[in-house]
Amino acid sequence: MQHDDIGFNSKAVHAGILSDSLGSAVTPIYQTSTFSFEDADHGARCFAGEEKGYIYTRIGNPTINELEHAVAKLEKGYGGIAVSSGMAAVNTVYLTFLGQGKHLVAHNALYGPSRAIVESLYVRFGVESTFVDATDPQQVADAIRPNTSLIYLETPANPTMGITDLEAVVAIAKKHNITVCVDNTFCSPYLQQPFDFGVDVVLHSMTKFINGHADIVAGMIIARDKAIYDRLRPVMVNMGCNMDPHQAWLTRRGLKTLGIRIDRAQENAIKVAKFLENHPKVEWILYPGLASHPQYELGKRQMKGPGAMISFGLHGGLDAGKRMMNNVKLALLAVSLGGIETLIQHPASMTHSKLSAEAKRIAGISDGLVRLSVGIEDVEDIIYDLNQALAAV
Ligand code: LCS
Repeated sequence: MQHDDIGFNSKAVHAGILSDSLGSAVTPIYQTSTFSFEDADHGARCFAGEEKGYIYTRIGNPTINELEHAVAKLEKGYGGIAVSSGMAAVNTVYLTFLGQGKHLVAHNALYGPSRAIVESLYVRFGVESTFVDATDPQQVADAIRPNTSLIYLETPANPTMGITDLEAVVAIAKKHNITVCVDNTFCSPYLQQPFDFGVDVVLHSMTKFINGHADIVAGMIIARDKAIYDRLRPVMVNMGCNMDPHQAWLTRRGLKTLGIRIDRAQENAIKVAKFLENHPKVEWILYPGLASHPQYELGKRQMKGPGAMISFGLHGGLDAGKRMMNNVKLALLAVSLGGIETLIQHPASMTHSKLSAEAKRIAGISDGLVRLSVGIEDVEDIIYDLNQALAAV
């Protein structure tokens, strides 16, 4: 059997594992900043790229490379570039494809900082931007200018759960020779593989589903082909946002169970979503697994499953949201997502509390919106907990 023919879970376990002379089942942590050369000529050949060899951990390290290889295999991309956080991945992509006089088109509901850095930081370097509702591809087409160099999407988006039609947006981008990047954090490669739809760059906050144990902050960029990879990699190396070998080792361990963790969390999420949908204190719910989701059919086509992220709205707005947060017992009241533990948060009083009412409206954050990342606990316990917290609303 060819290595590439094996299934997702087999790749998650085996892809990239380095064999050593001791037969270690797990690649060791190469906790070293630098690598010595055999002699001056060997060093020269490594620097010239004539011989594969490790030079310095910011440039490359076996433990980190294994993780890069494994995630790239799972995403069906050319190569992975591991970075210190999801935001380091976002910045590496922006720095690679944007610059003085370039224009970004992005979805209006993104993880807050992915948008905020464009409007507060990149603007200082002459980058122009337009944020549109990318769930309507026509809005993406209408926003394109002659200097548009990057289309940046999250699907499903954080926290509005809007789903963008990747095939439609890629068709628009191709006409204008524009790079398309998808933040695939909410799905992980287990549920969505954006390269199947012609996307150029995929990125992840591996802090979430890929590592999955709420004990690491990490990011990954995956390039569709060598030309794109060769543009991205030096930006990461020179920006110095590389991953640490220990961080890579833990993330590689988490990755091995990605499929079974998502299977379980998703199974729970489907039941939790049905429970919430029928609860009188819940005004609305957005979950790709419910027929009531506005892009339900598209989600079924584009994603292999609806995932474990749910957004819902409470009758009673801000107060109701706070009261629910103050009464959960099993679910952790915490930001982040995609771990084995159920996490709940209330954007209006927490992550998005600093936004103006208008900015919240544009980003789709209503006062009663609650975001739930469903974990792998026993679903009866999750539902019991949410039910008793809702009783206090
Ligand atoms: N992309 C998405 C979709 C995210 O949700 C996050 C973090 C990032 C990128 C940035 O990744 P990081 O640097 O944190 O690894 N999302 C968070 C959230 O929803 N609450 O806390 C962090």
